[in-house]
Amino acid sequence: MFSVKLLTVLLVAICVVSCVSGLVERKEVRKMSTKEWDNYSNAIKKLRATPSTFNPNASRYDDFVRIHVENYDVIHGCSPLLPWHRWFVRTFELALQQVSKNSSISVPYWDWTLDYKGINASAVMTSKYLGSPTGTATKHCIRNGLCANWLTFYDGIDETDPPGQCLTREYNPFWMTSMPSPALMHKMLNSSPDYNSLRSTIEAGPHNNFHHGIGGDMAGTASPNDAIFWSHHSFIDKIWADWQNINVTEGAIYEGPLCNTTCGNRLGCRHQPASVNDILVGTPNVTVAQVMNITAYGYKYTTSAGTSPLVAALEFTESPSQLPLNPPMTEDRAMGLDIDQANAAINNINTLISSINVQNGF
Ligand SMILES: [Cu+2]
Repeated sequence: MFSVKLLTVLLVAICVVSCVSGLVERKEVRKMSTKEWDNYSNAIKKLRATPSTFNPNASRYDDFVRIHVENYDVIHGCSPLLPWHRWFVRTFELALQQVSKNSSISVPYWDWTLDYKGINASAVMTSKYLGSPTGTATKHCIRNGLCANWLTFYDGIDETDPPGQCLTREYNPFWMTSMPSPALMHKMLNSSPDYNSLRSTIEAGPHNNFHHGIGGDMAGTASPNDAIFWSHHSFIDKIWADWQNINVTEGAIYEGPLCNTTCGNRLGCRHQPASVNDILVGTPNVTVAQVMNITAYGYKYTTSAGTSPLVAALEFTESPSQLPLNPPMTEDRAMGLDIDQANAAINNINTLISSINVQNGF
């Protein structure tokens, strides 16, 4: 834990330099210019070629995977999910800026509502962007695009693979086609009256569906091994930021349950209400309050038509086919979520899907 804290001290120090020089703009992957995408992917490659501060055989990219693995149990299934991953993606973004000496680098988001009929058919999953697997083996190594032939260093919590395995995806058609349409995302945002209902709806629904739909590394605790992770969580973060913007009063509130793995100076102890004064686990002293406002945190999201769930929903033309209901929650797919809470969130999403289908005459 010490080493991870030291890393974050270094990274927070970077923020002092770059956070005052203007807001970084995060765009939808497909809306980036070729140069912007190249800058981003080259910075990631550089981070993967930079030695870890702590393990001579690992890279600084791997350090991020390790932070996620180590803290997994207390950052999923409870309130810290959104602020912790906001800090995590922002810290990664600053590390990319540092290694590339380019303060305009930003982590693009993947608006998968535009690909709700099947995320693997998206242009984002081609050689132009995040790459795709080949072959018919159970585990598919990625052979083109940004993640081509990546080898992983850290494996998940309960897994024992040694370093040097190929990064894998194992597409799951069931979950890949359980992503929200723009209209459903619009309804999910508008039917979440407070932080905790937003967090549990997003987490139990699209957040988990996406991780399991991509499968392979993305389905485990070492999910940041796959660069898809960053654009997935950039979009999850945008959803929270959009919701905060619409709900000015509630958007400034952070509440709900904490996870129950560890107590002490880490976030822990379920039933203890979360507070904006909580220190984000794995960081030396970053509080939830410090990440509540993305502008104050140094970045913003583009809202161009077709990339924002809100704008897209306003322009939404009727769904050409009936939206499928989300299948029942399972322990495995709950990814640390309290199963009753997860089921409640899925029921809520299914009610929203039904109302959209009725609106469309299905
Ligand atoms: Cu995570």
